[in-house]
Amino acid sequence: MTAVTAATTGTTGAPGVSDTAVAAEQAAYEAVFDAAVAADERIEPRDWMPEAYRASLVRQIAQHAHSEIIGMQPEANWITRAPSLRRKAILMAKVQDEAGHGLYLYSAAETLGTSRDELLDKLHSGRQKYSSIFNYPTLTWADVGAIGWLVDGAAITNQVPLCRCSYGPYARAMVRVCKEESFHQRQGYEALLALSNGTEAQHAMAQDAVNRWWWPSLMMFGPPDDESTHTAQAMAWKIKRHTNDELRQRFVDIAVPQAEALGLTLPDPDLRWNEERGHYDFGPIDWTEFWAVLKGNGPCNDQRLSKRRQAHEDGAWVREAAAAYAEKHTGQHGEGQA
Ligand code: BYC
Repeated sequence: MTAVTAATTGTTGAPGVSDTAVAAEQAAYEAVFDAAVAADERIEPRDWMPEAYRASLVRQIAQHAHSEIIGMQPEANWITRAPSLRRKAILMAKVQDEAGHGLYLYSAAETLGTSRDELLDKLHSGRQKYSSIFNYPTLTWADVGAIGWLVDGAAITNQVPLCRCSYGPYARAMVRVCKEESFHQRQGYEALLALSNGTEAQHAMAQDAVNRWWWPSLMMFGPPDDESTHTAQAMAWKIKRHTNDELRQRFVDIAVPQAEALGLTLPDPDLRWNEERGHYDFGPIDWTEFWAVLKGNGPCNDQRLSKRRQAHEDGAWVREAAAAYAEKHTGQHGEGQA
């Protein structure tokens, strides 16, 4: 992009420079940034950017990264009990993909000047969030299918527009994540289809999973627009391209015909096509439940965080070994420098 790079910025904070000169310089940088965003150019790590833009990106990208690695837990719960070798191999690949998504996203956040250690520390101490969806349990094998179809389906709906996010590293990470999420979504749909077309008990198991995951999947898109604190600014900066309610509606419109093709129903008596709007109407979402889950009171919040902290502690020796290896070979500390 043509924005001013941090390397070329000069007078701010220099001795003897007046406040007026600093303010004028700041305004000039801001104007270049605003013009780049307006022209749909990408903002890159070394470009000047408003501190609030940086902070908002770190918040969203970190929350997204945390969701990917916490999301491994409910899925991994079924690796040892997958019904066939083929299903087990697919599920293991999917869980590994989630770890990879976490890695791309933590790396994207690091380009904004925040270390992965700091972000993980904030996750472990409850100062940063992860997606509400992963605080629900995976009770049966059908939940793996429902997560793939609905949760990954919701994730794709939310994340495809993020491929056009104004911040380059986040947008580029999203391209690869979305390709992999598409595969995840299809494997979930296919697993549910097999159950739906199976025995009566298998069909009932698939229906039960869909009944439990439907409403939490709609909550993934975040609070309704009139309660969303970040949407207006995030859209002005072109971090977000659509509001929470717009994406939620898009997801419902996609999911309803898919449910019909699966031979399953969605647990909402108010769900019906609205000819005038050209969209499906749907019933009220229980936002009290959503806010309770965000406050830490979902069915699995404690379990997810304590397992994550334990995994981090258990991995300490790997981080130490990597740092020792790096020091031995390059004389420098730090992960990934070997
Ligand atoms: N869960 O102003 P709002 C995945 C918070 S990973 C928890 O609308 P924003 C997958 C929000 O952070 C899925 N918290 O916020 C992984 C804010 O609180 P703070 C994750 C939520 O950022 C593995 C407050 O509520 N995807 O799919 O404009 C396996 C007000 O909200 C949630 C992403 O993270 C929630 N659901 O919009 C399978 C995508 N919703 O931060 C699948 C990237 C809202 O002020 N993120 N909050 O304390 C986004 O697109 C946006 O951040 C959101 C929220 C749409 C999620």
